[in-house]
Amino acid sequence: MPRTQVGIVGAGPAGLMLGHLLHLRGIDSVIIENRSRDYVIERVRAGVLEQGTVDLMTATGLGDRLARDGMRHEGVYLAFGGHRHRIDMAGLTGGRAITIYGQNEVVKDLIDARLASGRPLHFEVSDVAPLNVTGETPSLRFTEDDNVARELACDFIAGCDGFHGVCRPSIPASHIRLYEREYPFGWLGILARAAPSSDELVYSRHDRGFALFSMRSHSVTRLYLQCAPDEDVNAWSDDRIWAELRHRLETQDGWRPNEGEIFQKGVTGMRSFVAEPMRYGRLFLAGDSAHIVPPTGAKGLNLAMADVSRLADAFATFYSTGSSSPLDQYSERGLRRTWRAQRFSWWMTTMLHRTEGEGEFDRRRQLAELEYLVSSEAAMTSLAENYVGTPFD
Ligand code: FAS
Ligand code: PHB
Repeated sequence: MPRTQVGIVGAGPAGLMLGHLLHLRGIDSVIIENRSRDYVIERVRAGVLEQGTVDLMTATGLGDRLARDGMRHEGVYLAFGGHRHRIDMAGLTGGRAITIYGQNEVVKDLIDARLASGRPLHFEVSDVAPLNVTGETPSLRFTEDDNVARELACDFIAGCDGFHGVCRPSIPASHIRLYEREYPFGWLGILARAAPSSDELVYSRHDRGFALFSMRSHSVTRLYLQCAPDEDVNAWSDDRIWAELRHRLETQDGWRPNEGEIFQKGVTGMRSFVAEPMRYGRLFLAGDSAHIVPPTGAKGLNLAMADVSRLADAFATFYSTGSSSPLDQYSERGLRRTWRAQRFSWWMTTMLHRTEGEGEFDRRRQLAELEYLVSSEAAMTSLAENYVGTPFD
């Protein structure tokens, strides 16, 4: 049976970055992915990289395109009551910042690095199953596009297969605890060929619902509108989208997003989810397979990167010293960062979104929280340090 040291399920940011970090440590790995290469590259998702993710990519040879095309933002705006309020994140965190660089660009860089490493990356596999993960010799069974079932012996398996993958569900219910919160709203997101009219992101709390102004480049704007969780995107003409964005984002100083051709639109649901522990025998969960955060805190991709940075260090210690204590601490340390991100993402979400039937008291309380936030250095510092992210442990 063919063998590798770490079998990685999923070629999203978590699986690809783990493969990259293991390669740099001379550790073998095989990555298997059930979608095509084009699909995983074109999928539109996150756009905000924490300082820790930027530092990790730069330190591991993936910083060139990021440095050239990434947009470093030292601040962020909160808009409510017709006004934008800037939070100087770099000033409040000793110079830490976020960088706007699309998740699909991160995935492109990681796939290029994987192919350059010559290490195995299999797309369009099916029937993936992690086997015998509590034994000495776990294995991955999968079928390639030639319909031949294969089995790969592994020392360890990394479940980087996202929320809808097979690795987490392969753990017996008696050995895992799931925490979940669904939100009664979603986001309608668009990409538009329009030069960003703000130099930094704008999070807007509005009586008609939340809106977010973001970007992907100097010619592409990324915008989101709070909508119903099962909103029909076809019910939204481009004119209706722009009209609603103007309502929710325009401020009394005349600022508003530039408009242009909308070339992508989609609706995404909102949930908070945590699986505990993040390990079962020789199976380790990382990224969305272990936790989901609502995107309001821009934490999803960054949590995945923090997980695999910690997991790669733990595997490297195991293979170089035989010590498994970092592997034994992986879940506990991962859950500490996860719950911190869960709290921040829930807080940003509940502070900035409207919920059906919420009364006038909650509306005024939300506004009072925002008023306090933009008038207190202590409160702005708390938001800033959580938003730019703490260094990866
Ligand atoms: P991923 O889901 O990215 O990757 C898992 C991979 O495993 C996928 O390629 C999948 O095809 C593969 N896979 C699944 N089952 C498999 C199987 N059985 N066999 C083999 N492979 C399998 N985060 C933000 O911070 N900002 C955002 O704006 C934002 N927007 C998002 C929008 C959407 C629609 C979604 C779903 C997520 C969004 N996120 C956002 C969060 C997102 O960025 C995730 O946190 C990030 O993709 C997590 O990366 P992975 O853990 O690698 O999971
Ligand atoms: C994005 O640019 O896609 C984005 C930015 C900030 C968020 C979520 C998404 O909180």
